[in-house]
Amino acid sequence: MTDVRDDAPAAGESFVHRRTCCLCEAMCGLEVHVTGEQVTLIRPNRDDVWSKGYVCAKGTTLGHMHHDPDRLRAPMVRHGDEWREVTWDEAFARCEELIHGVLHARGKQAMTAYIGNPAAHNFSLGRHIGLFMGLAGFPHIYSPGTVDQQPKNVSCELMYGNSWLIPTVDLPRTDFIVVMGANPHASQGSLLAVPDVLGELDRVRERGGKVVVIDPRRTGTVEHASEWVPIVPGTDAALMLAVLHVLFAEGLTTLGTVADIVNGFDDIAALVVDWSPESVEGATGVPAEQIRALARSFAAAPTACWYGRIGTCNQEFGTLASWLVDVINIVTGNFDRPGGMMFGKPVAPPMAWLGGRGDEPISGRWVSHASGIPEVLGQVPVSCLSEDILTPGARQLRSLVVIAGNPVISNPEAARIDEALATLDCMISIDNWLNETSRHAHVILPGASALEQPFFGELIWGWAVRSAGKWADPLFPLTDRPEEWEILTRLGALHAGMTNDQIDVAALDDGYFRGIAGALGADPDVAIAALDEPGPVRLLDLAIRMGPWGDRFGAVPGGVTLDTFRGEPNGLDFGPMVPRARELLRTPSGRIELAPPYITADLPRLRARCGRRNDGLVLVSRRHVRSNNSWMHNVKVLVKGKDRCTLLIHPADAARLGVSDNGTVRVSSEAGAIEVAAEVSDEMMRGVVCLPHGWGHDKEGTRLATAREFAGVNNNLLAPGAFTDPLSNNAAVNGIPVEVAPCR
Ligand SMILES: Nc1nc2c(c(=O)[nH]1)N[C@H]1C(S)=C(S)[C@@H](COP(=O)(O)OP(=O)(O)OC[C@H]3O[C@@H](n4cnc5c(=O)[nH]c(N)nc54)[C@H](O)[C@@H]3O)O[C@H]1N2
Ligand SMILES: Nc1nc2c(c(=O)[nH]1)N[C@H]1C(S)=C(S)[C@@H](COP(=O)(O)OP(=O)(O)OC[C@H]3O[C@@H](n4cnc5c(=O)[nH]c(N)nc54)[C@H](O)[C@@H]3O)O[C@H]1N2
Ligand code: SF4
Ligand SMILES: [Mo]
Repeated sequence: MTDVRDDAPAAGESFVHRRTCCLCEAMCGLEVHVTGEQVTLIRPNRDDVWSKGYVCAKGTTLGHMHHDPDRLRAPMVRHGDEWREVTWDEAFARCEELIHGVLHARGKQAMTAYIGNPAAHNFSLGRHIGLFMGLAGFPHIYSPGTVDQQPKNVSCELMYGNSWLIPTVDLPRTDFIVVMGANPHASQGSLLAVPDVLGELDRVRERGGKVVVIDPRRTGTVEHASEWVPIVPGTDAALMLAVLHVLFAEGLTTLGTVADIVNGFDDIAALVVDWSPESVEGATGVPAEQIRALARSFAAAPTACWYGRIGTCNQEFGTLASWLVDVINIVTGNFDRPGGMMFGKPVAPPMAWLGGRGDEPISGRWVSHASGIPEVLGQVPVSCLSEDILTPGARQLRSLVVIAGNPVISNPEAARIDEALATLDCMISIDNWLNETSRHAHVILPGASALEQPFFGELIWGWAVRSAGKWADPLFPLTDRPEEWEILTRLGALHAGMTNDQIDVAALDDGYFRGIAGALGADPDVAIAALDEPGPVRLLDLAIRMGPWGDRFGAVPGGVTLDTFRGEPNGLDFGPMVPRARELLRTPSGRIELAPPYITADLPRLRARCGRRNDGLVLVSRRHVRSNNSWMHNVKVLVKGKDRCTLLIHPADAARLGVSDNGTVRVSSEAGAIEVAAEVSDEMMRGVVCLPHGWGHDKEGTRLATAREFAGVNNNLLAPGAFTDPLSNNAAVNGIPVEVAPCR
């Protein structure tokens, strides 16, 4: 017998708690069945206004992760190889000793942080990372953003005036979609928040539209598509330039509703003249006639959208490719209109949408310590972290805070980061597990499980196909330990030189809140008087009130507040995306910059690439719907079954190299070598092999019983740190030249 409730359980009671899965951008509504403190079942919530009953296997394992005996609930301090569970006071005292040791001996220039992916999904981290950064005052930080979306950040910064103003595709209303370098079959959508993404692709075809997948691998997404176009990794920009060449040559362009706010249309017309389909077919592997047909059918569709994701970012020409995706949408009249590419309209404006860069240059304000690589939008390649730790000098890094990241697995040049972390004077991890990275920490401060946190997505709603909002209270509220925003605030203040005794977390949080209230256009005094719950909940309420449907603290009668959502556990929906480019553009000109010189200057490098022959094998990455980057392999129900950490290789390549299905092969690159089982499959195009990322759990000293049993190998041992897209400093973990040989 269960009754649906949304507050915490009393001992032994059975009931159903409704919340949203925070693991990926699909944000599925869940029903969590609980008896006492035990999760007994997780099912899709069919009444969820957003996901309407859609869910994947991962979402049903939030209970497994919550109850995982390996999950850390108390802080851990390491001396040598010995780990000791300590109280929070002891842990923070040790943090003070370590942080102040480096601060006083070497100064701030020797200190940094690595901020990992879950920071974008975790309720506290996403909202309070700004306070941590402001207090800590690091010269700069490192993040897996440069093995992810940094090229898109660069193109959006230059085209629209804010790196996180990332337009997405209106998949539910389009007649034609090109999916380039994305595999929603595994990822469930990225920089595209939409529930049941594969169902949406099916519905495009059901209503007579078309879905084209451009990918070196015939992925599961292709089963939901009309056409698969295999492409040589790293050559997407060349293909898109040829598409634009056809569009301009055949008079198929229009700016549609944004004609009066676009700069640079003639520049694009001029620069694509040289990029005929014939000039790129050798490099891309896509026949010229197929490129022509694609351009024509895209232009002919009533509405169309071109969608590019990580395969267009994590590659040699990531910025060119990320930019051209938007250019194609804009010059075919498919920008800022239903069925095309549009900006989201979040209920609570994301913090990253605040402010602007002003006159700051996009790149080159400082260079990395070891290699002198110029920063781009405040980031150098994440692979610089290890060399900046290992290279002596005044700026040698001696102290690192890792916040929800696992760089030992996720970073290129993975062997070197593992080596580097072991040499630090101070390393603190905020993490829920003792894993490949946190095993190097001196102190681990555990975060909350998904069920111990509230939910209301933040940045992700910025590229959601509908405006909606969903609130969930923590199912198991933390009573005996700090929330992650409190941990962040304290660590930030310790870096600012304060001692634990001097730190007043509540006062620091108040100051942060006041600053953001002002930035959102609220009167800080009014806002702070109206809202009394501290931390991220208060920031959320503020953002909702100052958002498009908000009450603006009474100025808009009937406007929404967080309380409006508290009473609606299935969420509230405010409709599909609407045109709003005019309102959001933040460029100095106030217009869309179609041809930023910083980006177009890179075209000669691409031209030179097109002259290179495609001989030899190259490696690309893949994801699987039952994995989440590196950190869900401790969930038995997700990892059991057939080995998924295999090298996919085309039968013709396998035959030529003497590789047999299931046989062990040695894969080597400039960066390193690994041994792994081969999986011979014609889902790969010839010349391209593929490994999943996020594996390699065989390191000594971790506490991950299941992941160790299903260890797999780390594909980033093969990724050379210097192989990047220089415009964005993003890693090219796709298109890595490798050799493959059978092991005997
Ligand atoms: N070769 C290759 N490399 C890649 C990629 C690729 O496609 N190919 N993809 C890249 C991409 S897109 C990304 S985003 C990165 C990811 O890179 P990272 O962010 O470095 O790694 P994750 O695997 O996401 O690890 C997340 C860590 O956070 C912890 N964690 C999980 N939830 C929480 C929480 O709520 N609070 C706290 N405090 N900790 C938590 C986990 O235990 C884990 O240690 O990997 C990148 N690396
Ligand atoms: N289940 C699951 N979901 C996830 C994650 C996960 O690990 N597991 N990770 C999350 C994260 S952090 C992210 S960033 C997103 C990523 O979301 P997606 O971008 O959808 O990521 P992938 O599934 O890796 O798909 C990338 C595709 O690009 C292709 N590709 C590789 N190189 C090239 C190239 O040069 N050109 C072209 N055209 N294609 C290429 C690959 O073959 C692959 O099919 O997924 C998120 N969702
Ligand atoms: S698709 Fe899966 S992982 Fe993503 S939000 Fe839904 S249930 Fe969670
Ligand atoms: Mo990512």
